[in-house]
Amino acid sequence: MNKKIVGVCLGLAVWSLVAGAGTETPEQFAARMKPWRDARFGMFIHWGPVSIKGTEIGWSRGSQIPIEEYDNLYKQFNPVKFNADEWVSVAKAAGMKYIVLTTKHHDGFCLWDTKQTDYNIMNSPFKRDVTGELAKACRKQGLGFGTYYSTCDWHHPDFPVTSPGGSVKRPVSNLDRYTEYLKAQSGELVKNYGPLFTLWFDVPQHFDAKRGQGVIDYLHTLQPNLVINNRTGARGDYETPEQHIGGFNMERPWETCMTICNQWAFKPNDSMKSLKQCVQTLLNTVGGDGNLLFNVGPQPDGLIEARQVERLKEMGAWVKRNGEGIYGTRGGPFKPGAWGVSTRKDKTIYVYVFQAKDGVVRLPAIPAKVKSARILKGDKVKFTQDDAGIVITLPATAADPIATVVALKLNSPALDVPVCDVK
Ligand code: FHN
Repeated sequence: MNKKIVGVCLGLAVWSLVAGAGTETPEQFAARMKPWRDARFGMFIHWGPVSIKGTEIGWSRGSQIPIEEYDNLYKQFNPVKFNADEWVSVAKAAGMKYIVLTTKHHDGFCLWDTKQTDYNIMNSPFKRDVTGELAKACRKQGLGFGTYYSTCDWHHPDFPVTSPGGSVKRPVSNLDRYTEYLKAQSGELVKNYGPLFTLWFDVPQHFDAKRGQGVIDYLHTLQPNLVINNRTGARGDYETPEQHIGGFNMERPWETCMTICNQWAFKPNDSMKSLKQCVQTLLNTVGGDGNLLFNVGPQPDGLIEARQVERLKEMGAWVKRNGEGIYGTRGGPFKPGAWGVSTRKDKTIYVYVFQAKDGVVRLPAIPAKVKSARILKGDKVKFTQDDAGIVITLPATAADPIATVVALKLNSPALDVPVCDVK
């Protein structure tokens, strides 16, 4: 082996010793995040005994519902129609590639057989580990399984604040002891139901970056490649814009979380987003190089509302026809706008057109040559390309009221095309 290679190997060996666990190169980070990024679309599930009341999980404790009443709802929680395989089938039919379940929300109730507290589903009339059943069903059907775990816990006696909404300071608390409880519980989730697709923490009241990073570092001793969001108090692996679509960003991974209705947990007769709103939310997210975690709140009987199931299946039918440009792609190079969005992989740019005056799409000039343009899984479309840009003429027959998708084949890698705005 020549001296140069020996030098590089020694350098890497020294670097890995100096860097130690917990720090990784940009290339290692990108590799760890790739399965998460490629998945693009997941199902968020907010569920618990509060679904009996139809009010918001966590937040209605001590506001719409007296604390004593809220904390005893689990004694009547018996979702006899719960079927993990059915939930996973619905997510799969929607085109979702992972599921994130609220295993413990701010109200402290645990949806798994935890040994850290009796306040869990095994002590409800249902007596079943729904977290374990959902994890098993995800593996059986090939979806990633992730867990939401609330950093704050307004039920736990050691947490500094309590309901309503963490607005009341406990006279006595012990944040260090609570942090050990949080690590023990989140550790159970990784050890008993992992490897997890992601661990989704939330509302890190009283958790600073040092405390949050301590949790992350501990969990990485259990699952080194675990992807953790930015809500432990520390930076974590990805941003989590909520109820809105994040800005275009290819540097820092991000995931929009959004409800299909208005409330996170089940609410009878809640207003639900239209199919166009659902699909264009997904497209605007992936076009910005983000993931979408789309939320349902199952009923107290264990079923996801029939109208939500129907909407998700409609969404999945559209995604099935046009998903080639959604999964495993990166955002851009044409930034999202009222015109539409774009994604890319290999030597293809996927253009999702929301609106085109007289059926004509005008895109900025790019340094690559467009070799062909076709409606996805359809006919070739007319286009011109020069120093002024690319002009695509969409046939009226191809127009899709949600988005018309055109695949542009290039003569070079699409990721090499600089990002640009569409005027
Ligand atoms: O307070 C929670 C809320 O109930 C819900 O869980 C969302 C989901 O991202 N997170 C918090 C609000 O930011």
